[in-house]
Amino acid sequence: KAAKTQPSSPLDKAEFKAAIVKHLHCSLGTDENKANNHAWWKATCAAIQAQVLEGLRKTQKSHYFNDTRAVHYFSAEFLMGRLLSNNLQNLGLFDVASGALKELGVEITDIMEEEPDMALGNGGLGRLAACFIDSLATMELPAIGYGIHYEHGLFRQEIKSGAQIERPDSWRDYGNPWEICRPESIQEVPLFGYVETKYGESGRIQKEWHPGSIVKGIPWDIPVVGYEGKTVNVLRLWQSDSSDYFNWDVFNAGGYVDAQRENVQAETISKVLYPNDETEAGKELRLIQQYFFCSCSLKDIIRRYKRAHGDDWSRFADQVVIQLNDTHPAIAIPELMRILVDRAELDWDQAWGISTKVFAYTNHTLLPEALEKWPARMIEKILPRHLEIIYEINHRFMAEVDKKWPSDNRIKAKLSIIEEGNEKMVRMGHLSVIGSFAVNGVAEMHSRLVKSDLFPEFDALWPGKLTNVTNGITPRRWLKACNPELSKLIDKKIGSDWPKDLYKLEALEKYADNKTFQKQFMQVKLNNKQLLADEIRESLDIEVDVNAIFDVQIKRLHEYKRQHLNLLHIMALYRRLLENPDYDMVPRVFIFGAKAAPGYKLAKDIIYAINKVADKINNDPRVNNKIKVVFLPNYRVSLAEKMIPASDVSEQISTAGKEASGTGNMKLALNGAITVGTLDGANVEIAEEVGDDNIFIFGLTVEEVHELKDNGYKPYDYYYRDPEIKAVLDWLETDYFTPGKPGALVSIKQSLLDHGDQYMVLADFRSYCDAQIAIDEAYRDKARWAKMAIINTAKMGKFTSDRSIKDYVERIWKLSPCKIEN
Ligand code: DL6
Repeated sequence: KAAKTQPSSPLDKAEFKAAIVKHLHCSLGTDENKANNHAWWKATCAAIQAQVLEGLRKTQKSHYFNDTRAVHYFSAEFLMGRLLSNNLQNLGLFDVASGALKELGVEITDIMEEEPDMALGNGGLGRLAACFIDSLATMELPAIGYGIHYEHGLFRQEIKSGAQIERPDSWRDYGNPWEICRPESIQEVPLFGYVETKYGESGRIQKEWHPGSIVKGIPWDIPVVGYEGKTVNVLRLWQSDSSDYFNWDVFNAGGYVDAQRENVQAETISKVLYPNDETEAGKELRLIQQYFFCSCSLKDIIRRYKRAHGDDWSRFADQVVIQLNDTHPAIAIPELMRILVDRAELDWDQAWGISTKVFAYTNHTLLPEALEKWPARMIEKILPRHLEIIYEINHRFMAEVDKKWPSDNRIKAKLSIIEEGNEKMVRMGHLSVIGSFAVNGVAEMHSRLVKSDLFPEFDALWPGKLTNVTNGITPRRWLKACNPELSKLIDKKIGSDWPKDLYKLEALEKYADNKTFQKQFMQVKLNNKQLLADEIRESLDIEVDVNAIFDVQIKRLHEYKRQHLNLLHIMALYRRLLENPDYDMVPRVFIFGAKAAPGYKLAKDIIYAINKVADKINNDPRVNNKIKVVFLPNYRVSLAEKMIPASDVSEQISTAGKEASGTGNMKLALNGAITVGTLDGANVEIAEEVGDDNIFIFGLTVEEVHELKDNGYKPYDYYYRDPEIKAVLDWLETDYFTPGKPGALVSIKQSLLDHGDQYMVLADFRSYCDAQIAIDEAYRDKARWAKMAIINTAKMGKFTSDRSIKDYVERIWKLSPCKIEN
């Protein structure tokens, strides 16, 4: 059937030029002489969008006519970043566009800077979702991403006098050229109210939910272009609005103010992304957000299914698989049950049989504070029917537990969806495991810990249900697009098909000792470092030496990620230099990028401390430029794209057992940075791939962390035993870094000593310093370092998100690709 696979013939330079000019004139009402960079950016996007939409139309037609089984990726976050360069790369049009613009007197790199990041996510979890939809489209798999069309994405971070200030992010203030509104697919979402129990004619008990209000979900589609542009899938994001008739009735009855209030309440649902991915926060509104997008998305899926299959539910689970990206969309489970039982009038067992073949769940964290629980009374208030359904699911599940562990109330209490206590809580993780046919962790070690520590009884009850899919990253964005020089060098050396088959990079390994290739590889790194140095000068007025080691830690700020371990080491180096001006070290630029959740005081204190220490060190002539500390504000995808290609050292220093996987570790290694890291998350697998000689592993293992905790960890022992630890911690108490404000940095010392150093920073400090000395030594040997960097790039094949998706397809989704017909 699939005769031709290209969506349409790609534009040549002249056509592209003409298309840009046409959009300048006809879509934007300006011309070549008047247009500023923003207008050029919009016109360029519009020129591509025409091509993209043609691909989308063909993809949807092919999926419909082939009646494909599809995966529906439910995620409260999609951290997409910018789309222009990515779409151009995936369509194979980057050079054409850049040439066309050049002839029009415009630099493509300038207009790319006009694009606001789509920051509809917090960090790793949201960026993973974005990488996955790129891979799904590239692999020609029928897929749709479902999420929330937040008006404000993750806050914009400013640094004032060293401290983080949060400003609203307005990514679509001047319109977004990629999204298409689909009013024809609007959905209505009921909320609040009460449940009526009725008896049907056949004696069947029927439940009718009388909602207290109804909001409208408006879908916005963002096309997702696969590499080589064959499949164009969709990311469908729901925007909330007040439902028309509801509002109209109130207004007509004279309630003008009330009508406005309804509007505001409804619109609030998709107003902001919660800036916290590690703790339960936002309560009611967050639960409403979750239900809102799940309900819209399920109805959308069912509408599409019914178009092909009418009321025959027997094939639903053959056609539909829904991946729950963490527990945020777990409420979709009782929602599907409600639709099947109350609306479609299937009996419970039939409905449960379908539902448990549809859902699969990914766990992204073991941190207890991040495992979502909702007060039962809150669910009862907002979603009264769903609470009844959750109780029914639990009741039946408890009977199953009783069969396996007869009369064991301890196990029942442990596994129940309902946690009893002062306040009854609904455990969304348990609901997700019980309601799904597969559960996965995101790296081998994490998945092992999910089985052994988090859900051991579930593993015993349903052997095989808990599995692993190690995370991955799309090499199209994280090498080809963000590091064009290295990509071209690789193309020349081994050919250009690695973006679709990253294991091909292994062919670079044989050049790891080749002096010419080493020189070329390191020259690219140097050029990228120069670009970043320029950026640092422009944004912070700090001069950095590109011959220094660029040592980079970029990720959300959290105690378990231990940016403060990095900081203590920097302070120790500074101290060594002050004590001995001849202290021999390779000059180092320590570069940070991190946002702290606005309510997370200690995380904000750590940002403040980094900036204060940076001020002091960067301006101390005694340091003789051997150390520079740079905190780049507003870390986001587009900034990562500049930092990663320029990094020599990748800091992956979480306490063992705490980082589920990490994906920044993969991006940095792919671009030739050497990891200094603990045996945590995917670091373990990176170490396996690159080999012990090409990574700097330090610190306690998971087992040692457990053992130390069990034996009573005493951070004061390290403080008294290690004079350097004592000195740097005591330093934090003085006003040395915060003149006139003694004690401004003391909270860090307190957390490490008086509050028990939950993440064992002090226990790992000395071995971290030793690893840093080993890095210093390795860097002095240029050939050795170049070899390590090349091997890191060469060995990242496993970490393409295409491999992760292949694992999902084979182990969980059972999907087949669909060729796109013209
Ligand atoms: O799986 C994506 C990403 C991992 O790489 C990180 O290690 C992990 O911390 C992150 N988890 C979260 C947890 N959020 N919640 N809930 O963001 O997921």
